[in-house]
Amino acid sequence: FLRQPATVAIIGAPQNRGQPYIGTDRGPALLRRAGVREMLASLGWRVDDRGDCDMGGPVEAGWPKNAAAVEAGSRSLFEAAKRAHADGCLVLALGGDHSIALGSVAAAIASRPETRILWVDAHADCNTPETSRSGNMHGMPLGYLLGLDGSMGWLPRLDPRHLAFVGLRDVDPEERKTLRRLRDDGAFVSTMKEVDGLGIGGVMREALEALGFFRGGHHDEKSNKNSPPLHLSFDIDAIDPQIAPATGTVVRGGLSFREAHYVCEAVWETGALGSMDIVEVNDGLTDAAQAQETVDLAAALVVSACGDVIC
Ligand code: 4U7
Ligand code: MN
Ligand code: MN
Ligand code: MN
Repeated sequence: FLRQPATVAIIGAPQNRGQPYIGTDRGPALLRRAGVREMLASLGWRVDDRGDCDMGGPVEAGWPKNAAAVEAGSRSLFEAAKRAHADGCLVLALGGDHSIALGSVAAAIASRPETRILWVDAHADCNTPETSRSGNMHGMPLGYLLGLDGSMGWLPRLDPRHLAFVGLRDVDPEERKTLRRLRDDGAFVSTMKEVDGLGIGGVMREALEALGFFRGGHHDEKSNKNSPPLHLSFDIDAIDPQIAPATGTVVRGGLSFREAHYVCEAVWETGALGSMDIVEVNDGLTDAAQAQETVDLAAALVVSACGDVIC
């Protein structure tokens, strides 16, 4: 995997203002404590932990909720992640709720406009302040990035042809319309039904092909040189709540332990991973053992995507 940069930059994004619960802000600390840095180092990565971004900002009423805090936090992650991309690092954002993707995905696209986005989530996160019923911005990052809402002029525009969904199973009525439009415009949209029908291997092959990759190589068959980078945005609620219970919006019928790992292993096999988010871990909503299980799984998935191959 010649194209893999040798340094992974870790950026904490302890955001909790994109959803109603305290606890997602502890994600970066929990993931560090679970040993993400040590595990990456043992795979041969140089680990450059750049600390946490400032997610500060008061809780606000208004619509969407906490708009100022979410936008300010995302912009500070945007700047930090752009610097890490410019330094040639693989950029790992530790959430935090999923609103942080406004910063991390924007930085990936701003740095390398051909970046492909793999969105692994129970939810489609393409609401806008107009379509959202909750007002929670963790349900809106793709809505903003796709330009479905006019505000946040600093965001670069995500081309729907560069976007693939895996794991969907809880999609609002308005989002269903949006997804059909996005699919017409070239996005790859799959749900848990496709995981059932094709198996995760089939879904990942289709998703990566739709993004212009194929397993174990790219556009240019003989080398990894000419493919666009891949950004993996992994919401832990994509996984079944029996396995990953410590998150704020649980939905039954999710990815199994192995399916989730397979997603990350297939991402690594592209040789194109440029950046990744791991988001929505919240240790405040379950007992301690369930929280630790979820944190450890989240850490293991990061390491999987970064090349933890057995042989
Ligand atoms: B997450 C929801 F209404 N769609 O908009 C909304 F069901 O980042 C959930 O994927 C959003 O966890 C979930 O509030 C956001 C709801
Ligand atoms: Mn999400
Ligand atoms: Mn293009
Ligand atoms: Mn989700």
